[in-house]
Amino acid sequence: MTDRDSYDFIVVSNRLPVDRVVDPDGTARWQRSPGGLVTALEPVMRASDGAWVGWAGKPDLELEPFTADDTYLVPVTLSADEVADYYEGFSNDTLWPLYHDVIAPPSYHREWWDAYVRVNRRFAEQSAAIAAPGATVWVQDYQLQLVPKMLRERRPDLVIGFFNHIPFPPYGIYAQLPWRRQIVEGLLGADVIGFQRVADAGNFTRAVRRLYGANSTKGSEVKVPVAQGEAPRTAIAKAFPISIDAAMFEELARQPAVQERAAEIRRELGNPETIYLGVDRLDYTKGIRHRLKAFGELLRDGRTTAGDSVLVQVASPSRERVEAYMQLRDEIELTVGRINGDYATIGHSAIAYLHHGYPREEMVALYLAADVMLVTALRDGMNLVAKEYVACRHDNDGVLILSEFAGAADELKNALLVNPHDIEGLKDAMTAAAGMPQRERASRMRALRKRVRENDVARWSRGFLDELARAKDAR
Ligand code: GDG
Repeated sequence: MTDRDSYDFIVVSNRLPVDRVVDPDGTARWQRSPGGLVTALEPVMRASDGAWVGWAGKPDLELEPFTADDTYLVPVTLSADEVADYYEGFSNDTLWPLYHDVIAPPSYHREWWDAYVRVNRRFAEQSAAIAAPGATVWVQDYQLQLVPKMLRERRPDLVIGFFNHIPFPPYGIYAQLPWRRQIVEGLLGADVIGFQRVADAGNFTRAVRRLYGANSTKGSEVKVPVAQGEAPRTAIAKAFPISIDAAMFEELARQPAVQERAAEIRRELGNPETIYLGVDRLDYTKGIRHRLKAFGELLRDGRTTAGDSVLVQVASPSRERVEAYMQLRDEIELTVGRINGDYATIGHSAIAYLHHGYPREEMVALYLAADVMLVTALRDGMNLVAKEYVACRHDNDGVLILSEFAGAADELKNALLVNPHDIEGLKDAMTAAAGMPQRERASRMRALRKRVRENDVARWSRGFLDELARAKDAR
């Protein structure tokens, strides 16, 4: 693709879909980032000759637009102060905890809000500048909730979609936000506002009703409040549960090298009877502490031993400059140290704690090695790890323990569903999973796999874009 003036399809997200890597010889290049969104949109981008607007991930980096992997990329510059206030501050220390049931207390700072408005405006301006007449623009996630309205003000001809990857909270919690009205208005600039779960879409439409009155919504339709003299307009607020490229994960899991690595992992762990696995960004929403507590108590109560069982916890580094994340890391590492100190033997650790990111092949080998996958999030928009585990288990084996508070629980009913706050319940589920008869494991896994295969990420993006196309036709 060549640089052109305007594009018919534009994705806008906080981060561009590429990472800057520096080779050993010192040359810098762009590498596609491994995220699910990139995979999800790749076929759409290719088919539509699209562009992507986003931040390149480093402060104060002024870059001209460039083409990578056939996609035209438009970098948005953020100063170091804006990274601190808009990204680490308002996005990750105000909105993230507020939208995840205030598991950690959100911080409200007016200067963070000002930076959020300023940066959202910049994203809107840069998107408006490259959009062809009547183009479709798809804005992603909670960092950019003001962009739909700002974009529509500049370019009423555009068809605008927004997808929220994290939960939308009940109004009783949302109402804390000093800028609750501005955010809802920002979102209502879109023609289609997508959420992970039906409950999230419901929370959003209830927020609209609380702010604009009982008649402002009907089903998934929202009557958008407009200024006098402006044409009336409706927006659609609906659930579009995100998913993974299931076939790609299965293909990786069938590679002999990956299967050998899975066997090697089991040997390296000392051939335990049960490998429990957790894979999460090191985040307080993921319920890592609850999982450690449950496993520690199973060891304490003699319901298992180091040697019989091991918990492998991959905690990939995340948001390391935000205070709540530093504290969480300290707490988790203290707990892991205590449990290993109390129950490990020279030959067998109780917990293999890995504070690293790993290549995808290694993650898949871990999924194949794990007898029991632990997804114990206290609140999670969807949780792709649960779906990845299922997609990899072409042997129809392995047990998924899944929190009711993850969006994935709406679909993955054949998992062992748990309330992660109920530590006794979690311990019982962990014991039941380890002892589950092979026939039950296989029948549950078959049902889970069917679901994930049918509802893959291509279906997610198609569903959303079809809804947007309908909105365009209805104009
Ligand atoms: C947000 C929402 C929603 C993790 N460690 C490594 C690694 N990962 C990969 C996993 C998975 C992804 O990162 C994490 O996705 P999740 O869905 O589990 O969670 P969030 O990062 O919080 O994502 C969430 C999602 O957006 C999509 O809408 O589901 O609810 O919070 O793909 O495999 N990948 C590799 N190495 C690691 O060490 N390669």
